[in-house]
Amino acid sequence: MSLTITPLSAALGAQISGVDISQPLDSEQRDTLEQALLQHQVLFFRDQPIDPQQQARFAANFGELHIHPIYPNVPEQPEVLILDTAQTDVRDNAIWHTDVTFLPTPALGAVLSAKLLPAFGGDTLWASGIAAYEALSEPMKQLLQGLTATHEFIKSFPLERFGNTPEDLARWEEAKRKNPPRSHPVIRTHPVSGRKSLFVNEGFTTRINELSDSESEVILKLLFAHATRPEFTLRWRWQTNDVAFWDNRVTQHYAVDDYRPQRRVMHRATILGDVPFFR
Ligand SMILES: O=C(O)CCC(=O)C(=O)O
Ligand SMILES: [Fe+2]
Repeated sequence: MSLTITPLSAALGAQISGVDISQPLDSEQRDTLEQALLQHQVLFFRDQPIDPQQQARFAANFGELHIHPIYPNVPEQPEVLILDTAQTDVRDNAIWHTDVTFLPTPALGAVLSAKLLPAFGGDTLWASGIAAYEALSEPMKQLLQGLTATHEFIKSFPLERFGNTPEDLARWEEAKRKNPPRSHPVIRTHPVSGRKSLFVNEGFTTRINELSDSESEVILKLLFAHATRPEFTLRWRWQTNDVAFWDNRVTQHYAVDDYRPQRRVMHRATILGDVPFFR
């Protein structure tokens, strides 16, 4: 079986075939996938029925795994979180976001497995921050590269949606206390490829620190719209047992909320990242 990589769009995305990710990878497969991720930013695999243990093992090829502060997880494999519309309000994913940028070290990437899908809808889109950065004018790049922005947990996880029971409220309050606002560079240099990427997202970014309130508001609005232009995105139509693996350092994504009340169940393993920097 030889591993093949088929690019899916100009900005990002490739489909991978010829590898069974339920099995341990050899070092050549691992390195090929890592290189493909660096180049294509999001990889898709079809027909990969993986259990939570296999999913965690696959993800752990690329770094240590993160346990999410809010989402429920698979009890015997807590590194795998469950996005089940019958269990959790997942509407906060229907906004363009990069995962967990409220952490000092936002995720390197994530591996998402489609378990149960609605008859229609429930696609996910990804956008390339590299393509977005590269399309900015030189003066705009110059302005942004010296700036930092604040990212806040509560922007996507507001109390109204997560404080329904005393237990939920306690969990939310603890998560909020442990995740105060964080600053990250507005332009991020990829720690491995060295490519530059726009690193603000509508899900969590609240403020460009060095600008005035009104400047920050207008520039962020512009950047959120720019980052998600169709030219920089790809839309994935899921089939059961598809797996997506994205580089969370240079992408954003959006889970389309167009299928309720049908049920949709996804499993995600999240890989810990490093401190974002600009160089
Ligand atoms: O459900 C999806 O398709 C993606 C949800 C999401 O934002 C995530 O898993 O990080
Ligand atoms: Fe997400």
